[in-house]
Amino acid sequence: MGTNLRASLRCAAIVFVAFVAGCAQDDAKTLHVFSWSDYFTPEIVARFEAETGAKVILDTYESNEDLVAKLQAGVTGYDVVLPSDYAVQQLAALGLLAELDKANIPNFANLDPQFLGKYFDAANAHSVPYVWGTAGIGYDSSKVSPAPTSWAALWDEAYAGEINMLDDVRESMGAAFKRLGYSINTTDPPKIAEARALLIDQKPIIASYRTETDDLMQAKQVVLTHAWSGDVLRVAEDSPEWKYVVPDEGSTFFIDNLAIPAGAPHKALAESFINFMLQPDVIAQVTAFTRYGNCVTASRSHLPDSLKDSPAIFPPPDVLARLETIQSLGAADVLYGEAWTAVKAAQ
Ligand code: SPD
Repeated sequence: MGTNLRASLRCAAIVFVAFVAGCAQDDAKTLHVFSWSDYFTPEIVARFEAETGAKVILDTYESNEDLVAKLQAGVTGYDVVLPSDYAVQQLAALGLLAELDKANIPNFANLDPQFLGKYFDAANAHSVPYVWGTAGIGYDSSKVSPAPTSWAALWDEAYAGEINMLDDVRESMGAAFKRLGYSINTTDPPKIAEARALLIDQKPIIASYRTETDDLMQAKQVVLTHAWSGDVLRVAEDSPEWKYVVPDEGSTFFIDNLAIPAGAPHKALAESFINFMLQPDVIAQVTAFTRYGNCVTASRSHLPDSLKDSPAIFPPPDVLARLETIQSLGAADVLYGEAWTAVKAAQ
């Protein structure tokens, strides 16, 4: 082998080793977050990246059922996920969430105790509460009159073709249950069949089933939408004709949580991300952007005055009293799935 060839091969080997080492180092510093849409601002992500030298990659899902199905199907590579209450219960029961090392999350101490130790994770072994909100009705007040007060508005034929329902089995079944005067967590098969029939009756006047409702509102594709509170309130900033109401019959209250999938490639980095998000000033920015309440007590002093007392973000006691949290129902979950499939398939 000539000297030049040997030198070139050595050089190529050094470049290759450096490339592999570089990849390993980059990979160790890349955090993959799988989240609801619009839950992190670019500024917050950039601050975490600057403080840690890590790179954050965000992917989004549109329902808890999508998230659970993906993790159950063996999708790997995610370091942080954001399941809602009942989905934490489901994922933990399936062994799909890692146990959190709280020593790596000292800002856990910043959490408001009222959001800890809930039915879905009594010891917060697998989840850290992040933001909370409600489901209700978003409506274009320049087109919908009088202002809706009941879920019946989403069955009003006067708005046929201009109504969206959340493409979310538990939320849409929940709206039907509440309209019928039942609990959102009913397991009684005849009541589940009634809710299914009510949603099938509604279908001819429905324009779409979508969980990303902000585009629909901004583009005025509908005048009424079943929606999560923060999603309507964010649209209302630029389009104040959009209003949000929790119907008189009651609705759902959700807590979305930070969690780490079992076998996550970068568990320590994921815990440092969770710890970062629990800083009062950081999570106050999340509330200011998402318009969802957060679970860190001291964040309130970092919120602009206009948001501190917003009754839509922080519902008053009489509204809170009408809300229920969604729970995983074991065998009855299958009945809900069958009912929702029948609704979606109905002509
Ligand atoms: N755009 C983000 C909306 C997230 C709402 N959380 C889902 C709660 C499901 N019950």
